[in-house]
Amino acid sequence: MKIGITCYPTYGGSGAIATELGIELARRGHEIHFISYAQPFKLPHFMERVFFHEVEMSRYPLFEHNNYSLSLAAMMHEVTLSHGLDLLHVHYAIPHATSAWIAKEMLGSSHPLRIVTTLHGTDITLVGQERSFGEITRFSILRSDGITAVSDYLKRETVDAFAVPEERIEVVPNFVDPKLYDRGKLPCHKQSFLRDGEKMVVHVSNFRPVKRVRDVVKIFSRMAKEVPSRLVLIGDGPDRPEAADEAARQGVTGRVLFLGKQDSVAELLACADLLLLPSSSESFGLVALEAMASGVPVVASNAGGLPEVIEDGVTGFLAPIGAVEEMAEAGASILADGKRWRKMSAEARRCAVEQYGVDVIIPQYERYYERILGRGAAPAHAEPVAHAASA
Ligand code: GMT
Repeated sequence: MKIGITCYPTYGGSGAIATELGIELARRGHEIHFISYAQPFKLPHFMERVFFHEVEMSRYPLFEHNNYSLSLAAMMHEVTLSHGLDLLHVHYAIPHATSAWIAKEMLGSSHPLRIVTTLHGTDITLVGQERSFGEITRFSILRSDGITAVSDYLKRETVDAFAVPEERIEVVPNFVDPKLYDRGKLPCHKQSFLRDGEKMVVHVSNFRPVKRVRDVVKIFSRMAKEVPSRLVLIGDGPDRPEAADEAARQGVTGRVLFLGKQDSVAELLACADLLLLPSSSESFGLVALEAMASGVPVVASNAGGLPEVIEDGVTGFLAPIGAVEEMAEAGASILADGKRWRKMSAEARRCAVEQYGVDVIIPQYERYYERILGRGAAPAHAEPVAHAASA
């Protein structure tokens, strides 16, 4: 198949998944065209059957605000025609699904392009529910030929918030490459962060309010009283100062290390002992899966799709949002008991490989594409869009 992929190319789970999907599909013989404003950060410089098309933005002085959605639609149209794309797979509904619909309208019946939109989380739970974006989000989702969501939770949210018929949404979970996240094969950097005998507790995120980074530090400070450990914070975002402030309040500044944004977290996760993810909302929690593949148990909130990824008591521990004492107690008890930690670590790796490994999930996408293209069972085409109120 010839597949166009559009995503946010900078840091973030949706861009990471979209890029890794393209790479895996290319390895399986498909021709992949990434269409975005910058080269996706996970894309290697050259790979057979992988192309990158940079969306150029018009700089005309009248356009005080740039017209990215239109420039993207124009590029999608151009690449579809010049490379004969069968399908455009867009990640994150806004504005990508809207641009794809415009490109398809421009092509008309001359080129039967199919559009698949993958919903990732905040496109449904936050951005799409802003008053001004609600209708256009719903319209763009419904005009897609295929719709996938990364968890059952996100599917339910989309059905409830946007009245999308549930039979139109296919759940295809996020995935991980077990060869990339493998603590047995990667070098260990523990000695750069820790003193002998200390445990490495990590948190990886975009430091947005939804990640509750104050809770991360609170959980850690309580755990550190029980188990000698350090907290390694990876990523950056608006709440980074909150994390630093909380570390000072809790008196653990000397035990907290800020590494900032990292292109690849695989080597860091490979030497971690525990991941903390106490988010207030998480459609999936890709970093939890990456940690599990690296044999790292996860202590998380039971928000959103996290309980679908983390099996409570088996691959990690789940507690209600904000339950820092409970999470700290569970985290400390896992770290203090070597036998239990090893069992959880092995279970986490097994679950990541068997349920979410690339060889399990990528074929699900391939089969779904075939269906949407009408080459497999039951093609699902875009339906006319009724107004939300009447749906
Ligand atoms: O807001 C974020 O956390 C970023 C966002 C993204 O676009 O990368 O993450 C969402 O998509 C990821 C990939 O599917 C999921 O693993 C994250 O759980 C999801 N974030 C939220 O739902 C808050």
